[in-house]
Amino acid sequence: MFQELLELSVLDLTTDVNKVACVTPENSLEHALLVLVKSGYSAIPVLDRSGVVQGTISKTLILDSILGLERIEFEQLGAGKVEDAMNRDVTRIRVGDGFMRALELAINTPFLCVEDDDGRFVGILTRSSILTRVHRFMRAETRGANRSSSSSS
Ligand code: 4BW
Repeated sequence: MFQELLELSVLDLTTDVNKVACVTPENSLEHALLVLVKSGYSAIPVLDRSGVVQGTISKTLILDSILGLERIEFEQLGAGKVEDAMNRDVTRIRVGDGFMRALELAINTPFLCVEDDDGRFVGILTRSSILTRVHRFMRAETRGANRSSSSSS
């Protein structure tokens, strides 16, 4: 069972690109804020036209970029571009990487950007998809341990 967990491929855990909310670097900050609010996510990937991840954008980064000295300058939303505010420090993982690598990276990042061997974005690996598998494994182990302790008593 533990071996099965270790042998899970990154692809088994990946949310497909078609189900991921994303924006492009050229999109306006207003458009990105709309996508974030409508999707309900706090941060999403930024993909260029060739399908490569260039960064991530969040509600916090957008609001920070339009923060004036005394007020939030909402009128700047339409003029600013996603590329001006995005975080370029992306946590990436390859489809061929293993579960332990994903687990390690997910300690500090809520989602990992999954890339194929050509560096193209194929989807995201979320912390919840990793925790779901770890929980499933631990529940099965706990039940097994409880069964063997009750049969020996
Ligand atoms: O709209 C939502 N639907 C569902 N099913 N769960 C949601 C939604 N919004 C939030 N959640 C839950 C998830 O458990 O809250 C957690 C934190 O969300 P976040 O970070 O702060 O918006 C979610 O945890 P998660 O599934 O491990 O996702 C981690 C992060 O990955 C999210 C978000 O930044 C990103 N993400 C997840 N699914 C996404 C996505 N980004 C774009 N498109 C998606 N489909």
